[in-house]
Amino acid sequence: MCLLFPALQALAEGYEVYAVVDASGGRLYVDGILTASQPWTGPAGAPSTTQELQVGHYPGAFGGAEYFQGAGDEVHIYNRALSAEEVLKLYNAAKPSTVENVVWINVVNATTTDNSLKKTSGCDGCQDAGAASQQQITSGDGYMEFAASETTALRYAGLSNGNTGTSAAEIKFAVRLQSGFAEVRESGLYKADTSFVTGDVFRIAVESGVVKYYKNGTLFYTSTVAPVYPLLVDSSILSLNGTVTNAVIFRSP
Ligand SMILES: [Ca+2]
Repeated sequence: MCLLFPALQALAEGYEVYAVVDASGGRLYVDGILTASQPWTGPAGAPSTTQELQVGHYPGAFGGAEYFQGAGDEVHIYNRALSAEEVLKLYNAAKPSTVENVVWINVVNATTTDNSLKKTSGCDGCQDAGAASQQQITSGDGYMEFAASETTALRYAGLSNGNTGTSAAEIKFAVRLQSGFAEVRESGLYKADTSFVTGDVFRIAVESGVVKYYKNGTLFYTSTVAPVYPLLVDSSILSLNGTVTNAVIFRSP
């Protein structure tokens, strides 16, 4: 297992790690995803052994000096090799119901800084920039939230089902921001509006199967369109330098 250490060592704080060993070798799962694997060198190790079980320490080579540099807690031991599906199930069951930073993927004509997104290329005024969240709300309640930095730029952000491109109309439940006005746009259709200033926080939530729009915690529109799971965060930025700032996603367990 020592060769899986580098993958483990590279992690920051707050991960669920599963190490599985069976006749095919060792596998390391991080947050339910297979992150590294290593076959046996030569024949597989014996299925049972009287050797001490070491956690975070490889006692074999290098004078027994190979230790995991970090901290771990909530250690569990299983007396059989878990399947990938079982690991994912355990991770999902143990997953804390906390707010997570959006991990932006499929980034087009934009750059990300942590969980913020900014249009940095493409055509000013065109629907040619955006990104979606890696995370999805697969069932139940959840929300996405982001802050409005600038007041002028034209951009959309919200919850959607799938991410086929960077158009605004493909976003099923969006807030459209421009010139101090925030409009609710569902698949591009205008539904309602409110004003906004720099720093206002918008939340698009699914609550008991109903999509609701909040500004700074105050409800300003309740949708009549039923959401389809899985939901993800989607965005479309038209103005150059337009932003979607500090996007987060919450998924109830
Ligand atoms: Ca999209």
